[in-house]
Amino acid sequence: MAMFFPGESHTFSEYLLVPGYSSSECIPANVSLKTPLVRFKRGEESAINLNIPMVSAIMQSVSGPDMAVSLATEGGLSFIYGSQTPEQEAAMVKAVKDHKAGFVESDSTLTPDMTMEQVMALKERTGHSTMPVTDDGSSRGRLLGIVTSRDYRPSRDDHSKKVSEFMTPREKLIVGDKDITLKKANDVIWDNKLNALPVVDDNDHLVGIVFRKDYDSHKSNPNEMLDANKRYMVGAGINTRDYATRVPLLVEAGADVLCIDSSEGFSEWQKRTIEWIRANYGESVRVGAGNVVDADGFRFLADCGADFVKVGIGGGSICITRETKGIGRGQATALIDVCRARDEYFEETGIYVPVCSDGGIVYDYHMTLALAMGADFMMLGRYFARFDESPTERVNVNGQYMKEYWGEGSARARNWQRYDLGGAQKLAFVEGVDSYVPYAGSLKDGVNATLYKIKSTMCNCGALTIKELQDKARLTLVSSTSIVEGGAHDVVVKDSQQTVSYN
Ligand code: RVP
Repeated sequence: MAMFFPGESHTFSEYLLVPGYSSSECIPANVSLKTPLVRFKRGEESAINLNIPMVSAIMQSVSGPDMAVSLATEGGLSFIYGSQTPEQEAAMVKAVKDHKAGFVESDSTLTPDMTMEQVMALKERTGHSTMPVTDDGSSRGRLLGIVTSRDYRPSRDDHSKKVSEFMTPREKLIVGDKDITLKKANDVIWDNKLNALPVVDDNDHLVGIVFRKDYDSHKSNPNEMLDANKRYMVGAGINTRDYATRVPLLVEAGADVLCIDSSEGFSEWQKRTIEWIRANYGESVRVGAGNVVDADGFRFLADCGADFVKVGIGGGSICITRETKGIGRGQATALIDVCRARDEYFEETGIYVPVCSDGGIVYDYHMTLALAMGADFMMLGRYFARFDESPTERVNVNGQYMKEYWGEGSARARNWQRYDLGGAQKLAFVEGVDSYVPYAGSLKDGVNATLYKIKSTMCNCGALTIKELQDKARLTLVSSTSIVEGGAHDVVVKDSQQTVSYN
């Protein structure tokens, strides 16, 4: 006879937090969201802590280099997607590690024989008025000069004038060398009253530009996730098939942590993958595993040596695994069960294995619930896909801006390794869809708005840290009728299209 789990499995929307006592200390400014990313022993600290409990999903439509840099700037971490060749993935990891904060790659580069007309058109298109001039017009070409809006007067000058006639030539430019630190670059900018400092390599090829304003914004990101060499931290997805080729390339490129990306992680394939990493790299390469939805799955991966365990099957917004295969579990119940197992494991072994809640986060408050239920951090796909920094196109659908978002198990991504059970090397049937999500602007603004909500709810629960929230949170299941009570109800909500007359 099959085993039946007692009770139903529930999802986040079926729970609410019941506020606890909040002292006057409990204000959002006092809340810390620092959280462990990888396993640690009792009394020790995790080797990697996230400064905010968010990681971006291992998906083509979510985690590329731009997302990784932006999210690391805010204190989280991206996992670059693995559904590309090992070389391509390693190149993306390297792009993040090579990204020098504050050193901007020019998107408006000129050649000396371009006309003022073209300069004006480029400025109109990019909105940038500082334009380096290089021999081949590329952002990495040999630096020949710079053009700013002070160099030409559209109202008086002949628009066919060549860039070489009005640029500030190389010999008159103050430049930084490629090894200059951001702090030093900023000093040069201030000492010489510059707005921008071009940075060049030994062959006088442009490496980047430091703008005065960027240094200020750099200083205002205290949560940045930086490695010992002050480079942005980044994760990378791997699979249980080609790890012997992929892992060395990712490690070489500088990945700070890996994660086995699989829809179902309670498997011998994951054990073999972790064993291979331990045999070749010991503890120096950190690797998360998953996904699981119950205590047995967690214990298996923890015993295998996973650095963190990811929870969630079938709850992702683009995921149809439950409909297609009939496997999965309500995300809240799965998470509660796994977090209980994590705490028991810690009690027994003295080893704490962080838990990541993956998929199914729809509202910001779901994140607070996930943390209260025991998650150490959350993996988010749909949430991050909406921002400027996701790799997909912004499109206009029926008058509304949208971003594209597709599942790794969709026909578009064809990430068969994620769904691999050792059979033919192809995606036998789809487990995900191709979709649009409403465009939501910049990651920085979106994440900060979300974090503020999380922090203020934590204050309502009398918690200043995630650990305190987990210890103090009081949760209640809600009936379907009380979910209706939670929205606006029994009123006619005002809408801008209505015609109203006042008598
Ligand atoms: P969501 O944040 O709800 O969009 O879910 C993202 C998660 O969904 C991913 O981290 C992954 O676990 C899962 N996923 C990705 N692709 C698919 C699929 O095609 N079924 N599912």
